[in-house]
Amino acid sequence: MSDCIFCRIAAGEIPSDKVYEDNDILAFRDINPKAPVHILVIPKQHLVSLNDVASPDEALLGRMMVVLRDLAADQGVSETGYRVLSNCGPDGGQEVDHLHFHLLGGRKLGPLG
Ligand code: DGP
Repeated sequence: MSDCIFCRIAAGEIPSDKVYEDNDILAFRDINPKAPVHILVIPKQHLVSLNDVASPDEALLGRMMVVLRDLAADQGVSETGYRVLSNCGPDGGQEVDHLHFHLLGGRKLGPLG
């Protein structure tokens, strides 16, 4: 989608601090990090949120989980611990309407609010 900021990042139209990329998935550092490690993992195809995920996307979602696990290892937080979350919709606090998983780590994270 041409007006989606994460589609534009995936297309290389907006610069980002990329930490992983393959044909289907991109990972880059959050512009407003909430922890020493704060990475966003997105599908390159435009899916709005988890609400938009359908059966054909199951392999992609599974692959994203493996990328998140591997990024946690690359960033050195596998043993200290980390958090993976996806905000969905207004009550979930979703600001960007393109599916993304946050990978947070590098400090003690508080309880979820
Ligand atoms: P969420 O509330 O789950 O939709 O979080 C969206 C996140 O996206 C938020 O932590 C800030 C981040 N973000 C928004 N715009 C940009 C951008 O242009 N570049 C990068 N790297 N991150 C962005």
